Amino acid sequence: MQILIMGIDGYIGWPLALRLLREGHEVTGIDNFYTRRRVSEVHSESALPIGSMEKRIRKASELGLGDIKFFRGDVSNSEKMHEVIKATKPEAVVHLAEQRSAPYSMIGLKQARETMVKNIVSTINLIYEVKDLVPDCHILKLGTMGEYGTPNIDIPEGFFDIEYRGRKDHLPFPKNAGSWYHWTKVHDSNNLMFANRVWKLSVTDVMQGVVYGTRTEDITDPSLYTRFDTDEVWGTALNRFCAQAVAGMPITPYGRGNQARGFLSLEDSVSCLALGIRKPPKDGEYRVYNQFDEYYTVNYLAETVQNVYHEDTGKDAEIKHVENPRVELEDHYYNPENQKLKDLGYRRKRELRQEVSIILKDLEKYKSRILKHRDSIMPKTLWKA
Ligand code: USQ
Repeated sequence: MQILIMGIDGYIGWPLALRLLREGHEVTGIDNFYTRRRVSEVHSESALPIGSMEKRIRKASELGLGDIKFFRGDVSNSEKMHEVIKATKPEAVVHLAEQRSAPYSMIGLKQARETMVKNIVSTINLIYEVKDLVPDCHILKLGTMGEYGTPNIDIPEGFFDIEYRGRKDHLPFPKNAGSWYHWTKVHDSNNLMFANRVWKLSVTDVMQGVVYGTRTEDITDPSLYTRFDTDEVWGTALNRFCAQAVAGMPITPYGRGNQARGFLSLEDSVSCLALGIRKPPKDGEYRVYNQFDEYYTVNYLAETVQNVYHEDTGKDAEIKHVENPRVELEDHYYNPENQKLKDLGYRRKRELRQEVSIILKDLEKYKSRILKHRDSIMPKTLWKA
């Protein structure tokens, strides 16, 4: 299948490209290296050293994995988007090319606007190019579990049955996001749902949880590493906790640490996305699924990292609750469903503790890179004005 990955240079985009090559697809990617630039602006860098896109593509080819075509460009530029879709005529597009950091979107107006424009405009550009040039193409769009927030009722997969004042309907589940970033994903979902309704585009809207991990089965050589961020803006909970343990810094659950989120490993994320491509929605269907393995509280994750680190190295990692920089519930009900991917055939590959052990070992080799940017690790970006 001819597949376009928007955001191929990213944490998930690059390993997804390797997986799709292995599955025998023709892979094209586009990226403007936005994340590389923005991470360096907060005086950090990927803890795992990553080669340039050219080098990684060359390496994948030398290793016999296949050849990736690459376009450099910004997907929020409609002309660029037109050029790429016209040149590649994809049968499936995976859209991972959005500004992905909740803290970044909360820094101030400039960053909030940038997130809104980049994310919402890139998706509307994609919708129009698919409608006009490749209407049968499957759009697989990365949304987020954070679109739902933390309601005091179970979270279904996209839609639910509701009875109100004696009448019944099957409606989109209410969204209640927790950052400007997460709201852009809600707006994207609404736009995709509408594009599906009026033009019958085939869409998979993936509500993905927080991803963790340093590698996938296809990352067989350090020159194929994907990025791994540890700073307070671009790093995410479990990855940061592992980096903090390795660097001898305190592990930082925010606030009371009872906030729960869905999590999945990078390997499982890539497997799920590849599965979603192999098993597309019906023609003209808008399909939503929740993509995570398990939900955990941040306290549980902090303690898991502490325990695994001790078992593996005999050393102690400190857990230090810090004042929560975010406005979010710290004690809440959380019960999201994730049956649809299992029905498609998805099976989790590794257990949490195994994966944490691999991350800790991988990071140990690059401890000096984490320590070099230690000032970027403690939280500084506040939700409150
Ligand atoms: N947290 C801590 N300590 C830390 C970092 C985070 O306790 O050092 C807490 C946060 O307060 C939050 C939870 O961990 O309650 C998750 O935060 P996160 O930074 O790991 O993830 P989040 O900001 O929600 O965003 C990340 C990705 C985003 C993706 C989302 C999936 O950056 O692109 O969409 O995870 S989800 O969280 O399911 O919405």
